[in-house]
Amino acid sequence: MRASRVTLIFTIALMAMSILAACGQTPAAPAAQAPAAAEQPTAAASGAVTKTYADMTLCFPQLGAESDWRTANTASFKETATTLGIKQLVFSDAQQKQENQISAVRACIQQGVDVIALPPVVEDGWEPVLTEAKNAGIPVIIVDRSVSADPSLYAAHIGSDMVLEGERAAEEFNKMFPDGGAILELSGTTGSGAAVGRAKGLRNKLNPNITILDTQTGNFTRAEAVPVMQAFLKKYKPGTDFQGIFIHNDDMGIGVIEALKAAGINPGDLKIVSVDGTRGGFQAMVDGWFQADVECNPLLGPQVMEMALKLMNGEPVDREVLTNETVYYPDKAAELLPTRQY
Ligand code: GYE
Repeated sequence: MRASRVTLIFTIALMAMSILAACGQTPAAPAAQAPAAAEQPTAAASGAVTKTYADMTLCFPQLGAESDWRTANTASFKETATTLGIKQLVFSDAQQKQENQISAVRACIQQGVDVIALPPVVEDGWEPVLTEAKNAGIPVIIVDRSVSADPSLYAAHIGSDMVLEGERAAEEFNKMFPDGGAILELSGTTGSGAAVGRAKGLRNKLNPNITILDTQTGNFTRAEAVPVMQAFLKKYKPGTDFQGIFIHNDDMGIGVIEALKAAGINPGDLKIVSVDGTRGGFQAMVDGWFQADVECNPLLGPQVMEMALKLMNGEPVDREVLTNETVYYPDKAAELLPTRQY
């Protein structure tokens, strides 16, 4: 074969490969992909030894296992740790108790981990332990929910814009109730960044002719949402006293559906908006129970570990990294359900 033909065939093959690679990308994936092994930093020319994933001991004191979102979040960290080949992921489950999370952070400081990725169960009360981590020279990335502590006490925050999620939910009710109405709110864990932000966002954007009749916490769990909805139904008549429900996550949404059905109420007669976009939420849209599901992406492992490596190497990082999200509707739910990763 002549040299020019070989070059031509090679060029065509390369083009075909890049087209295939482009097609294979998932456009919706909001989490930044961690660099491939070949892109990992090597010893810098300056002589300073650059750390790699193989050097990384990352502490991840998970807040609990309260929801499908949380299960997917934990899986994302564990899978990413394995894929990148980090030295150790120090994982624990605080069972939604701040004191357990604080103890887990303290144990990690004691162990001398490289970085702590902390998903705080509630916003307040982190100053002492964040100060201890800072004094020990261990950078902390606040993951998922926010903290009220001074930003000088941690390196960065990676997570969703919870206020925006609440605002998105409000816009759905504004569209569904142009002539006004009343809604109930089932909120997440009291004092958590996710519940505080979603409640605030709802109030920011809800039209003045839509009232929030009552708000109670279901602690982000399916089990705790059931009695809350039962108590609501004792006090308020669906259709008459309220026409819609804003629910801070899909797990509680499923609990609400259960409670409504058990009381002989067709959930589809009400307008229900939930948050997360889990498979359970998509199924509820397919079944006609949810009218919209505001996405909250739990797949944060790659972004967090990429940032952790930068921190280990003293590289600058963005202090606030927000996940890019959307709203899902029943019309596309059946089509998208099989593609959902969580
Ligand atoms: O929406 C909920 C989980 O903090 C964003 O926590 C997270 C929330 C999520 O229990 O399902």
